[in-house]
Amino acid sequence: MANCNCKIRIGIVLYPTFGGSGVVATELGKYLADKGHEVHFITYSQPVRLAHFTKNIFYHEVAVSNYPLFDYEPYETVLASKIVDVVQHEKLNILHVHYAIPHASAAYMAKQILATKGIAIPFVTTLHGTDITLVGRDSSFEPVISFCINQSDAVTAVSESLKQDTYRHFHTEREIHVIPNFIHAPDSLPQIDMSMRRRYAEDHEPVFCHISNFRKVKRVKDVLKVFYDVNKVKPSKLLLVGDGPDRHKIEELCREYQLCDRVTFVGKVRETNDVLAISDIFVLTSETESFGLAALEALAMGVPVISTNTGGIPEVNQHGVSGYLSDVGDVKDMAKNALSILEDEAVLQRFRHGALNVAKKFDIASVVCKYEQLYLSLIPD
Ligand code: GMT
Repeated sequence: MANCNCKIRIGIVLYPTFGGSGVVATELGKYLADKGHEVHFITYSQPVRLAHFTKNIFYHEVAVSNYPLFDYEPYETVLASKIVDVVQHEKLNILHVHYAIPHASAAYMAKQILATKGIAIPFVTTLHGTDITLVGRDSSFEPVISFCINQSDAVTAVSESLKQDTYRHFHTEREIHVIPNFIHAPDSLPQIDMSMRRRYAEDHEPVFCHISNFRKVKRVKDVLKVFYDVNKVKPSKLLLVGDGPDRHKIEELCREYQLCDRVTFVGKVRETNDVLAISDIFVLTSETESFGLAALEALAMGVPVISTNTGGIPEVNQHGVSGYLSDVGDVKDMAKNALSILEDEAVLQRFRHGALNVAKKFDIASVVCKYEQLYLSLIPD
């Protein structure tokens, strides 16, 4: 299937939760379906960004066993069985697994089982970040991940930085294609919904925003430290979107800084654009980040990003154009940078336009073409 305008039947294996890898996989599948391909999502519950009845989209739920013998549910085994079933009966042309653990090893096992039935199915593994930089590096996972990377028919990484991390930490010399994450970038800056904004802030108060899963790697306490320093100079509001293990520590720090009336914990929100639409600055303080999809989502809404300069973030956030980069933990520098953007309306507008222009480089249409080309190069005629 070297080059044609035909319909490809694609199986996408993903995590259905709020994490970036699941969001990317779902948005990719939706866009491919919109282009006329047939997309089969395979996972253990309805992906958060997937609506129910949509043309060309099918959802296959992996039923996890709760048999009392198992202290740990054998998810990888039931996933591999489900992949076999879907490939065979839906006559899939290709599998695309997002996040190596355990999706790549399940795909490998399914591929071997299907081969015994005379069915050849290529699979693409997309590495997203923590599967390589945190979890995957653990010696208890490393041999399986190295093996799966080597056995995948193609491997992609969401940034150049993640590609290099993979070569550094895993036993592989195989080609890794960098295909960045993507976004629907609007043509012009979105309108600010003032009535919504006034629910959270006075017109003269800048609104700061952070979105994450509040895990240790996000260093959300640093967001609060930046906000504390900014507030000494310019009273502002902070919207914290998401939830996770560090939430109680952040709440404690809020109380210590006496900032509770300035900070709103918005919780898990599906439509994060609604929050970004009333925000002036997005803050991402992560220790490591393979890409930083949340930052790209902010840029596309014309919200400048104050971030760390770690991992793949500098490939997304352009220093002095769409926001600023600082060393991990340098909260003073981040506060100074935020204040410089908020110095006057003209500077803020310049950064808003800079943010949108940078986001346009990651427009979904051109990025999805790269995945289509890759699929076509792997599917046998
Ligand atoms: O950031 C997380 O904890 C979630 C994680 C995931 O797997 O969903 O995100 C990773 O993949 C995203 C999508 O490719 C990237 O934008 C994030 O940068 C990456 N997270 C890390 O590298 C920490």
